[in-house]
Amino acid sequence: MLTVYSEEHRHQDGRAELINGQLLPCFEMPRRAEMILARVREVGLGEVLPPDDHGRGPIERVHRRDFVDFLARAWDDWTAAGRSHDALPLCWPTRTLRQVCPETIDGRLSYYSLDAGTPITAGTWRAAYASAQVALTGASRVAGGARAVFALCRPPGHHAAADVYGGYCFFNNAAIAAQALRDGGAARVAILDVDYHHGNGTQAIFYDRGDVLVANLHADPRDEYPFFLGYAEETGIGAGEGANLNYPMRHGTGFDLWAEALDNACRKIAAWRADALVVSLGVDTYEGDPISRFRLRSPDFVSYGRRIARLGLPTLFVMEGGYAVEAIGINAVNVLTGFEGE
Ligand code: SP5
Ligand code: ZN
Repeated sequence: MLTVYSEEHRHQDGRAELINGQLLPCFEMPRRAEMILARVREVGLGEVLPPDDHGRGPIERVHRRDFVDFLARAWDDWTAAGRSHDALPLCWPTRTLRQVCPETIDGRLSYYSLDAGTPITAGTWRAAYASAQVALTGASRVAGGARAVFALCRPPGHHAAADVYGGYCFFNNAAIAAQALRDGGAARVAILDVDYHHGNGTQAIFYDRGDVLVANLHADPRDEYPFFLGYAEETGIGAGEGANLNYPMRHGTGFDLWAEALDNACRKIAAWRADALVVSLGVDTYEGDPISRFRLRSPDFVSYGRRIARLGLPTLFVMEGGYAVEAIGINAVNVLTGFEGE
């Protein structure tokens, strides 16, 4: 299996995120991608190629132009305001407040963000842009006939919506890739999100569309971040009615229950007759993950890779979360070797 990888991800290296009431060192760190790449090489998964530059066009098929402009300029605006440390938002336009974009950078950070866990740094734009290009290059290979490609994206993407960043995500790499597959001729694209957290951004982007099926396996929003989306009753709207599937599961969920949900999602994807599949591959379902509460073990990742392969679809794997850094390479690549072994 071909892997697409860019060293540009290293430019996203935030110092601290707000978590559990504290500013702690960022869980989403450059070493994550380096460990995955090392494992790809160790098992001899296949060739590793850098991304091509597809420009801003395909990013703006998914994200609002004002949002892309905001990200492109955020660091310069922040330093122009006299700061040299990472940028974090402070206050959000929640119930009772108006959704009007402020002029000042502090207000704009809040307007466009979802949380204070996602620092904008000097290199955020470079890293996020390259991550989207990694996904686009993978999509283009799949459109060109590859059976499967691994887009080793970092930073991740599935919490980012059309004009929202957060959850360590800036551009929604999987959504951008799915849209590129659509624009490249695939009539129906399915997105299977197996990250521990609900892919709120991906759901929101495709919620009213019948041409992209989104299936999400995740921690129940009653218990877990991002808290405000991901219930089973969210099934899509308008032309998208029936094309959004949520499988929320409680803290402590192990592979037996999780694999049942995956099997159910795969049956639905097969019945829907997708032309191509994008997998949002987060491995924070691992028992050793420091911020998550599912109980998958490393061999379970091989097993579910096999189940995904049985769909028989052209498949793009897009890297999302996973914070047990010492095991992240083993777990992510186990999915890919499971897929290839089937
Ligand atoms: C891509 C991705 O996986 N993003 C995840 C962002 C999660 N950020 C907030 C996590 C809050 C977790 N609270 C956990 C308590 C653990 N002791
Ligand atoms: Zn996650």
